[in-house]
Amino acid sequence: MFTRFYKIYLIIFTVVWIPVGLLQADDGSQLWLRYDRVSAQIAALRTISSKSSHASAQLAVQELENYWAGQHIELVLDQRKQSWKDGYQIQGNSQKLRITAYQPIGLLYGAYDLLRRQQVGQEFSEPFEVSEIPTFDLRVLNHWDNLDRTVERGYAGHSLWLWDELPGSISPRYVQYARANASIGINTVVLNNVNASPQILSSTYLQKVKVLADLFRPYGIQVYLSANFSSPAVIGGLDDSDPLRDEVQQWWAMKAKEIYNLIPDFGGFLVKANSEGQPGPQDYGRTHAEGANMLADVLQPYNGLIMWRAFVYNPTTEDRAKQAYAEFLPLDGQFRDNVIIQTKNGAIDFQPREPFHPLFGAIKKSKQMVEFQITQEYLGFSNHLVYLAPLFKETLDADTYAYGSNSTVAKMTDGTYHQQGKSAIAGVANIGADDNWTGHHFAQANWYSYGRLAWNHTLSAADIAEEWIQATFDKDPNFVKPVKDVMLKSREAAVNYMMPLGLHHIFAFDHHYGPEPWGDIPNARADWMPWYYHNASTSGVGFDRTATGSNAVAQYNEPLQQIYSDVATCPETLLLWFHHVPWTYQMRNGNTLWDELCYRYDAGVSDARHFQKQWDELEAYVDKERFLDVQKRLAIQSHDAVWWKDAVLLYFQTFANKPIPHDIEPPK
Ligand code: GCW
Repeated sequence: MFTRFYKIYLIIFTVVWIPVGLLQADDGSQLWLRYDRVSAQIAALRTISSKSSHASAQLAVQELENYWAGQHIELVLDQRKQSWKDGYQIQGNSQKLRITAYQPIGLLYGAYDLLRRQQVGQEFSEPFEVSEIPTFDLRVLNHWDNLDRTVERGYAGHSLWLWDELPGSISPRYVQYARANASIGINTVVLNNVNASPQILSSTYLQKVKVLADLFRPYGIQVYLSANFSSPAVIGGLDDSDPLRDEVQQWWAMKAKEIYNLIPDFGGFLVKANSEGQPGPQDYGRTHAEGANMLADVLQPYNGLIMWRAFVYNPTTEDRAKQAYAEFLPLDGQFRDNVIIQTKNGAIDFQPREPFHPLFGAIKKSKQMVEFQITQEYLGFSNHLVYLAPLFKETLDADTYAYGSNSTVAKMTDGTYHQQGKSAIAGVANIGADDNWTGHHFAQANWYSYGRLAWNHTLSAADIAEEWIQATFDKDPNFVKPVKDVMLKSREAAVNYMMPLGLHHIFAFDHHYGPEPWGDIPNARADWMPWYYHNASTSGVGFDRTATGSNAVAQYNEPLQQIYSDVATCPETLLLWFHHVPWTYQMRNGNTLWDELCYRYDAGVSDARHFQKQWDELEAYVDKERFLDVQKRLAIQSHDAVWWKDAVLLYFQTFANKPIPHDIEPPK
């Protein structure tokens, strides 16, 4: 009886509900790739042709066949255009367009360029011509995915990589992922966490990695792995992993051979060594350069690369912000050509705002790349809408003065000033198995904008936002404008409600969600405690990094040393990063520091509330599913902004001993 009813309900549900449901539901899984499939009639009006049978060229043909509603397109490989790298040129008129590239993948990038223009309703000028050569050669995503499918600092579900099912079973999401990356030019992925399990290099896992590499190849994506420096001892059975020992080198050489037999275009290794408890060459009295070079020599015959992280710090009396510089600068010039030092954008750790890492203005003889964090470890996880392109731009456009003015971080790493070999940029992925890939629908914009900036770091955060909104949601200017406005304000809002004026690392211990400036765990590492960073007392607040303090300012080139050292010229956005100042210190607008702090927190809260209100007014433009999901998260964000404001102000008030200005909402 029950079964029969159940079946009837199922039939009614299937016939009536599912089609309706499908029409209305939008889980965000399509990302920005919402091209309209062309009808057979339109397809019959134009031809898409390519002489190349290369898989990437054929993918380009396929994408255009499916979605291009315009004129004829010819795809051409031109072997004389080596300097274009994986870029492309599109030329033509209203009858015919030609995409020319040196490499087949350039044709696919050109195809996505055209589809993007079509998608945002761009008018094609007559004659039409556009040329694109990417600013960074390697546009890298770092996945912090563990083999048990947890993701370190991941807020979008489990890892995409179904290790237990590989190599036999293949999730359709692997190719969707590769396609999404290719559509924005990402061409390198490191599959596993930098806190690397040695098992990833076991033969069993390498078979699984091979499957992913094979699937990604037509989309122009090269696979790298994070390597655990102790692998020779842990999975190779050697006594130790001393990089200068023959047996250790031979083990790595044998491993490299095994990998390249399976994956001929394997990219190389990313290594986190002697950092936060990870093993490394220093365990054997060797330097970072000796460790990196050993691996570099092993991969060199295969054109493999080593990305060696500069994220190192130890619980010493030395300011954490100074340690990577102190350790890596003396090694400048000692690294092999196929080693790139991978340095986080700031010297502490992916804070809502940090000055750029001083190593970018200092390393001149070795290769270096920036590492950003796309996943929002310190920016409200996937609950807060925080558009990160302004943060990425702030670092890339920051002037290091290494070769006079305009020696930006971007130029120090993109090959402008140094022969980089391959220039590179990395972002720690915010991608997981969630239907919408990134948890928050707007976090898709961070994946997108990272890719677009890796392709061309001169693009503006505003233009990228606009493009993304149109592709992902709606082209109506009444929708695009306010949403863009929210996105562009969101990073500064987060800085304000979390840690304005250069405050940093006052997050809850370990998980880093929410405030805990009072945090103090007995016997814990001082450099993991918030008071280490804010130094609040009745006399003032902030970290003195001038000559009277840790003198971290000395790691910056002039005139930055001077600018940062002088409290009168230090940008107020970084005031408490570089200075310890009294609560009564007078800000440039005349407010005392204490009052200004209160106003900044309050402004952050107002912005978060404004985002909610703004979104509510846009309901008509958005499908229900995404509308409600974003609405729900904006409510959390507003709530958290108040939580931050109240908690931090009430805590600091115990030192400042000043009233909260009467024109802001009193803490509860
Ligand atoms: O930001 C910190 C994170 C760690 C991370 C580390 C790193 C992968 O809290 O989870 O570990 O940085 O970048 O190595």
